[in-house]
Formats: sequence, C-alpha cells, structure tokens
Amino acid sequence: MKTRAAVALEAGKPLEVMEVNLEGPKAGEVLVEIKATGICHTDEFTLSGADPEGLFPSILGHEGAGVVLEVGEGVTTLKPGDHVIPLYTPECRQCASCLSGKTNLCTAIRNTQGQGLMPDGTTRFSMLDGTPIYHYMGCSTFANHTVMPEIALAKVRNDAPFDKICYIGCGVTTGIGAVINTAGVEIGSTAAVFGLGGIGLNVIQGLRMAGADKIIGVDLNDAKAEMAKKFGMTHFVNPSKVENTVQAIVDITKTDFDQIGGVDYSFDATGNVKVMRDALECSHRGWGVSVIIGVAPAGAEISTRPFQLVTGRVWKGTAFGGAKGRTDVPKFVDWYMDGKIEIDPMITHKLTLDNINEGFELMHAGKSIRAVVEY
Ligand code: NAD
Ligand code: AHE
Ligand code: ZN
Repeated sequence: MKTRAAVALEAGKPLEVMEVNLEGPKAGEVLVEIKATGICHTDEFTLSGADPEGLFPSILGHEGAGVVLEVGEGVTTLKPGDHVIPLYTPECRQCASCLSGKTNLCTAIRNTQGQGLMPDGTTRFSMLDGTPIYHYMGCSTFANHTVMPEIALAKVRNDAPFDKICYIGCGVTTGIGAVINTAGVEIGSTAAVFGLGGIGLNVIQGLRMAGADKIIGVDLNDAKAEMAKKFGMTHFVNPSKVENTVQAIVDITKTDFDQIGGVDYSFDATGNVKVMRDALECSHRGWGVSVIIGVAPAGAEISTRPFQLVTGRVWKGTAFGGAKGRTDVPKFVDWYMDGKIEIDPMITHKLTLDNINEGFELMHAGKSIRAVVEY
C-alpha cells in the first residue's frame, strides 16, 4: 500500500512529508493505522545526528497510538479494530530478560530494531523509487500507517482518545515509571528533577503520586516552572541564576535535624552529562539515588569522583521508566481515563503531519511541552 510519512532524509535537515510504499505485515507482524503521535526529544536527538544508532533515510516517531488494520500469519493477541500503543521496548514474555523478572529491556528483537529493520532483517517502508527507508525504534509513528511486531504493541481500551494516550507511548510512562519502578520513591521523600520538559513534568507528576514531600525542579528556562508547579513542584532552581546548583538544592533540603542535606532521589531529564553529575552529587550522602533518564549524544561520558559512590550515593538509569509495555501500558491508559494521572495540559500544541517540523521548532524554542500530530 501507499501511505503518507514525514521522512528524515538527512541528519540536521527538516523532515520531508511524502507518499511512501509500505509492505503488508509478514508472520508475527501487524499493520497499524497511526492516529496520533507525540514528538519526543529523542526524535530530535536522532534527527540532529547525535544518535550513534541514527539511520537515514528513516521514519522517526515512537510515541504513537492507533488502530490495528491487518494481522500477519500467526498473530494471536491482536485483531483488526483493536486500539494499540506502539512499544519501542517490546515485551515478548519469552526471552531471558523478560523471564528474569529483573528488567523491562526485552531482548527478543533489539538487534534488528537498532538496525532500523523488522525482526526478519528487512524493511517494510520504501520511497516511491524503491529506495528502502529504515524503521525507527521499531515504531516509525511519523507515518500514517506502520508495520510492527505483535510483541511491540500494547492493546488498550477502545474509548481512550488517541491524541492524549499517544503520550503514554513514551513521555508519561517514562517519567512516572522512573519514579515508581526505577527509583521506588517512598512517601515523604525529597527529590530533584533536572529538566522540566515532556519527561521531567511526568517525573514530577509521579513524585506527587508517590507522596514525595519537597519536589525541586531545575531548568534553565524559567517559563517551565509554571506548569511544573501545577504538577507538584514545590521549589524551583534555575542553574543560570545561582552560584552553585548542587549547593542550592542541598540547602533547600537541610533541616534542623539534618544539616548534611541532599535529596533522597534525583532524576536527569536533560541528556546533558554535566547535569547528570550535578543530579548525582545533590543526592544525599549515604542513601541518595540518582536516576538517569536523559539520552546523551554519541561519545558523551558521565564522570564523578568515585567518593560520591563510596559515600553511599547510587547511580541508576531507566529506559521507558522500567515499564513492561504490554502489561503496564494498558494500566497507564486506565489511570488516565480514571483521572489518576493528567495528560491534557502537557499537550501544548496540536499539529498536522504537513506541519510536523513546527513541532521541532517549538521544542528548540522551549515553547512546547508536547506537540502532538494528529493524522
Ligand atoms: P524536552 O526538550 O521537552 O525537555 C528538556 C528540558 O530540559 C527543557 O525544559 C530544557 O529547558 C531543560 N534543559 C536543557 N538543558 C538543561 C540544563 N543544562 N539544565 C537544566 N535544564 C536543562 O525533552 P524531553 O522530551 O522531556 O526529553 C528529555 C530527555 O529524556 C531527552 O534527553 C530525551 O532523549 C530523554 N528521554 C529518555 C527516555 C528514556 O526512556 N530513558 C524516554 C524519553 C526521553
Ligand atoms: N540509540 C541511542 C540510545 C537511545 C536511548 O537510550 N533510547 C532509550 C529510549 S529514549 C525514548 O525517548 C531506550 O529505551 N534505550 C534502551 C534501548 O534498548 O534502546 C544510543 O546511544 O545508541
Ligand atoms: Zn521518547
């Protein structure tokens, strides 16, 4: 079939909206009509050329929601008409990782996914002249239709709005999951969140759900503070306006009883390795846990004095908030529909596929939280 897609032809260039060829689903695969997709900073990261796994031409996008149109041979858990959220972290429930019970990082199809290919080593997308187009993160939601492995689709209830639940495909689950699954934040904890964008706000929302006490937001852009306050931020630090960011955060957490200070939990949602260091070092001596969510450019490395770890701080990371997609994503959709989590105010802009590049411009200008493209 033919479908319309925003194609990343070259690193650093705007996407080009065009008609492309899409082959139907093979065994174990599913054809999905994408109804809406968010634009995550990771799409921008890959488009910029900073992603070591970036491939061109490709169809980016990994934060979508849609409807199953057709299933390939052997598909048993999905049928046409089902509403689904694509999963860049699949859940096969059979590989060593899934069965370990220790991680959400299913390894069943990770190798081919990283090469922009379907599990059989081929691509379903091509240009009208036949040039192959790579898949992205196994999802490619910047296309009106996509083909995905069955194990990379979460079946969700049919009454949830696509233009909101698409955000559960990455930002919402990553932010809230980082708090609940990865950090395991307890009631009364103190926390610092670096980067108050589409991910950081969801970390804040997760912290409020977990009953955190002091929630310190950190961002270079003052404009991000207003929305963060609505989601539960209690204190704000702009690193460009204080002499020492780590000290400013530590000071906020000091009490008469605890003159050492430092947060119980910190989260990096910027992708900047210097910020990651600050996030670790503002966590409490003896027990502070710092979670890296941000994705750093090719070649970047984190550093700190080993003494920071010797004295009890723990450095962790999380992908997709530690969520097991097929199991947990339908629950996030229920939480949204039951009013337990908020999504609507974070979707600050709605776009069509034809003006998808505006979404990247808004992100660069720091004007959006999430821009969502509706097909
Ligand atoms: P975003 O652009 O919406 O937000 C980033 C925020 O960080 C902005 O508000 C910006 O002003 C702020 N910021 C940038 N540099 C800063 C600095 N030096 N100090 C303080 N604040 C700073 O991006 P997003 O969609 O929220 O994504 C955030 C990061 O999370 C990206 O690196 C993205 O690739 C990554 N991410 C990771 C996962 C995962 O599973 N680990 C999932 C989604 C996104
Ligand atoms: N390809 C990059 C890493 C990108 C990355 O870390 N992706 C996160 C999800 S970001 C979603 O917005 C992730 O899930 N990583 C685990 C995985 O298996 O990809 C690189 O550095 O090579
Ligand atoms: Zn993302």
